[in-house]
Amino acid sequence: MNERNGVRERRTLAALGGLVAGYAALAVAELVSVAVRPAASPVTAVGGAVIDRTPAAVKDWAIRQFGTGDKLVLQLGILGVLAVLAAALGLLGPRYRCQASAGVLIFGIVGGAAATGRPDAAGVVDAVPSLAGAVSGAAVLYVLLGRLLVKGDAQGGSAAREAPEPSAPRRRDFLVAAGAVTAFSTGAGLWGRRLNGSAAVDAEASRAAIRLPAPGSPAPRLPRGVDLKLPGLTPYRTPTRDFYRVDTALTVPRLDAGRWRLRIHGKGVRNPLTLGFDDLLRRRLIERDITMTCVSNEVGGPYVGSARWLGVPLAEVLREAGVRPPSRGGRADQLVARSVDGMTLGTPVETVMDGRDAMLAVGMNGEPLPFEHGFPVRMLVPGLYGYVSACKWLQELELTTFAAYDTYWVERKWARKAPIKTASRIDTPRPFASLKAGTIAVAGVAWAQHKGIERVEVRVDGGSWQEAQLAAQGPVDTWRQWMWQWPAKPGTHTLQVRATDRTGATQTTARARPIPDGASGHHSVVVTVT
Ligand SMILES: Nc1nc2c(c(=O)[nH]1)N[C@H]1C(S)=C(S)[C@@H](COP(=O)(O)O)O[C@H]1N2
Ligand SMILES: [Mo]
Repeated sequence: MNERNGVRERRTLAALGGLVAGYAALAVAELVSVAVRPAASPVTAVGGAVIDRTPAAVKDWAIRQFGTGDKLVLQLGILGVLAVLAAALGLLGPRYRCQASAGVLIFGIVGGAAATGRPDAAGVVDAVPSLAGAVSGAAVLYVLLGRLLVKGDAQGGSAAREAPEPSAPRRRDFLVAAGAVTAFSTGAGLWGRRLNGSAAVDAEASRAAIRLPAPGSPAPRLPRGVDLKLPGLTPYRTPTRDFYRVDTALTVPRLDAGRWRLRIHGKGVRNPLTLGFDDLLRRRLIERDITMTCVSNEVGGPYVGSARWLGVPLAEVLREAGVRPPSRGGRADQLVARSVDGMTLGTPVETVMDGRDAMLAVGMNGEPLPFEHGFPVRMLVPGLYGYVSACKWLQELELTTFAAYDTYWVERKWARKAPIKTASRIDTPRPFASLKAGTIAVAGVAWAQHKGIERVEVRVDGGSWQEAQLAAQGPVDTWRQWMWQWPAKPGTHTLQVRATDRTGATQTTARARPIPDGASGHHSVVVTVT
């Protein structure tokens, strides 16, 4: 073997040593995270920290590009970056193996800092998985690179280069050690995964065992004709599997309902409460149709859905805790909901207690909540955007003031208070559809939760507004379908829609981005008629 090839081989082995060390570090971290909590493992913690710091615009872009796969893409991206960095540290080679190992330790510190900085961090213990992983990885790298030393390197000299390529026995030594570390790491990593996963198995069993009681107050019967059932039109009730999902959770929390507790405390709480899941099921339950909307929904966007929810009236629970709304002399004007993953959402106490069907929801469309939608208990307040009302994986309700406390999204420049803006959307025809001239059904949904939709109008190419036909109005907290028969002539046309709610307010033409308190403007669709 000539010298060039030898150097190349040594480099390849050194990079491989870096990768093996990085792999060992992540595997050990995964196993140690069992003792702390799964979310403290470095990739999850760094991913969460990235999400916390990502500007809303980039988050929107990522969700648009990758849909619900955005979080997988993020994790793969982090693993890719780590792999490149680990290989680069390995390439520092045997002579700089102290520096290379120190580099691994620095990544451990970065990972540990990311973990302790997460909103759900329990404290410095969250850094332990990253640090333990890094120490193991550093040791592995030091030892493996040591196997690549050739005579002369040990003295730090470059003169005695009798064999620049690893001699056959050295190479075998290295590969045996690398193989052993890889096998051991795979074992440790899988074991850690399994232990972390068994908690999820318990959670799934607890969900499967739940029998939801019949509601004391069933959902009001829907009038005939709430659903026009037109092809291409969003159904009145969104099937659970099609319901949008918006949250910051890299891994969906899987809680055991049997161990779940909700703590209610804070300013003006005369009687602090701690409730378990069964305590909620023993109370009077209400069942309601409610349309939820995300503040980050663009005009015409998909983050809106309607479901039949089952839950405990939240105002009753607050009254039992001795809470009074500000209009009756209560000291707290903000109800801060906190989830197990550290998310915080702030809702006006006045709104929660004004008689609307704010609830601690335990059921969705006839089943316990799916894990993705907040099992075992989430909050819902009709008429408010999700980020100020709909806390999933709820574990704490704290009464405080808007002056004293800013929640997660408020710290990121979103509005403190955010009632849902009256909106309308064209579902059919689809944008850029090619249609045949004649009568075409234009249809969609409009929503003005807790107010109701009074009127929907459509216009073509900026002409005069034409009144659409409305489906029957269901409960006032749900959306309403509409339909308009369009006598379409050949050409390229722009369809536009606007809604008027029952307070008489018509949707503004003024376009606004979702941040800070929801998008506004008319949805329009361009189609071609031939
Ligand atoms: N714990 C937690 N709850 C959360 C969120 C979150 O990120 N974490 N996102 C909120 C937002 S912005 C919305 S719009 C709704 C979405 O609820 P869904 O995913 O069930 O549709 O949940 C809210 N509750
Ligand atoms: Mo949202």
